[in-house]
Amino acid sequence: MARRGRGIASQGAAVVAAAAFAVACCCIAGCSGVASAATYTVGDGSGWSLGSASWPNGKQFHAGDVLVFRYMTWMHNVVAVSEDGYNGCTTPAGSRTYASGNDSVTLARGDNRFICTRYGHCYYGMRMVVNAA
Ligand SMILES: *[C@@H]1O[C@H](CO)[C@@H](O)[C@H](O)[C@H]1NC(C)=O
Ligand SMILES: [Cu+2]
Repeated sequence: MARRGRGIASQGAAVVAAAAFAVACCCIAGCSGVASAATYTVGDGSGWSLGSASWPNGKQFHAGDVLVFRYMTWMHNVVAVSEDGYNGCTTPAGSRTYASGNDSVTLARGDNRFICTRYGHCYYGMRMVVNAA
């Protein structure tokens, strides 16, 4: 019985040590802000395309992370829009339009919405919501 008790105690110590290590790592990443920001290429190898709507699924984004939109400039653009713009495929006043084909956009906390306004692409599904924690 005593032996079993010691086993549990040492397991407990290992858990505490692991937790302390995890906290220390989080502090290093979290306290240095900019260093922890990640850069993502939207759509990965396909770039920003008609299939990009589902690209954010299953990914964890954070405010300050950077999205890089790569696409052919004659075919697509990127417009950062409000919820209304996203829902209606419109470009409300104040929306920012990107058209370089290699656009870096820094995520704000909350929902970041992007559409393509070329050739009705938004209506065909070329719109994307990226939630940043
Ligand atoms: C895209 O832009 C980044 C910086 O914003 C730059 O470093 C990179 O070389 C560019 N790539 C192309 C293919 O233009
Ligand atoms: Cu497009």
